[in-house]
Amino acid sequence: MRKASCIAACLTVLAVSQAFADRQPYFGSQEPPKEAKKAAAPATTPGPVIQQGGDNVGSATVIPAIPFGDAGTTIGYVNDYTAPCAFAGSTNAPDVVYSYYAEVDQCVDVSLCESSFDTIVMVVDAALTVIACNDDADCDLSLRSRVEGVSLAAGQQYYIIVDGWSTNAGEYVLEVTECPPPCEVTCPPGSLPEGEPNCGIPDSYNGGCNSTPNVFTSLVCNDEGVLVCGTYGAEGGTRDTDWYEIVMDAPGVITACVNGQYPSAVAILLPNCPVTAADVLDFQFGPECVAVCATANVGAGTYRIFVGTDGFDGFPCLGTYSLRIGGYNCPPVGVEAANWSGVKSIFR
Ligand SMILES: [Ca+2]
Ligand SMILES: [Ca+2]
Ligand SMILES: [Ca+2]
Ligand SMILES: [Ca+2]
Repeated sequence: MRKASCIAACLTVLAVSQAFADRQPYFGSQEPPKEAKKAAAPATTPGPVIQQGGDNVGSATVIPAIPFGDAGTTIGYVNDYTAPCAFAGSTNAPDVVYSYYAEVDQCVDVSLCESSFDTIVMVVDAALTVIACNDDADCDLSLRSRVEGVSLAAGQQYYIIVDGWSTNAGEYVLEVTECPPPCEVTCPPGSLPEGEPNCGIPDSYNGGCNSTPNVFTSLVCNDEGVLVCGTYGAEGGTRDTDWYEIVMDAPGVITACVNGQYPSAVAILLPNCPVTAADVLDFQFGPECVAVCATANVGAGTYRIFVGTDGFDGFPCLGTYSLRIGGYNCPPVGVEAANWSGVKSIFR
């Protein structure tokens, strides 16, 4: 469908549409099936090479220290390595290699996000056992690769392999950095514990529209804001989803903010199962340790707050999140009723 004459423009359109497609509201507990890969981007002409990885572990370019950045090309190199994480097992691309000797225990992130083709990245140990591998990460450019939180042990040799999906090759940009400090979430004092047993996988506690029968955690109004201390996680394509229900006595603006130890998704929904696009009043997502807030201007009635990890794997059970719901105010104390009985008593 794309023509060779519009490579740069088409690449941009592809990247944007893919990123947007990834961000449609989705409330399932199961990871949706992956779309087939789009047509691979044609390789571009290599630019000036700063250094360049070696062809294999024997001729690997040494990374002297982290952080480390480099750029180069895989065009013209030999396909020495295959990637166990390649989409549909397609892994016949040329690759280049960097080596790194860890002096101390270290956690590293390795990114090929700025590369010009459909990359794959691998980290292997001295025995060439793959300890981290990614084909398509959530980079700004689609189909690029990144691994995060890779643990390296003191005194061990490692190799970083820059590879491509299928037979793709081209210019790459490699960035190796130390992991950011771990995110720790503590719930404010006075928070209501969510109370979900196990990991919510499977979820018969508050899985909302994902549970059979549908089940929700009802929350009581609070003029000062409702604070919930929840747990969530995602493993092997399944995530815990937490569905809360509130009943607005009067029109108002609801805010639901999640600050979680994992990337989080939060939504304000109309009380329907299954959830259709028309039921989504707001849907937001964001990284760990950041308040991610959904907002909706609503009438009186029942609404649902959805909380889940923004992802379906790699988030160990019982991660913590803090949920704050604002605008869920309680009805005024029965002033009219009291007055009415008072009025009646006058005429008794
Ligand atoms: Ca390869
Ligand atoms: Ca890829
Ligand atoms: Ca939960
Ligand atoms: Ca749940």
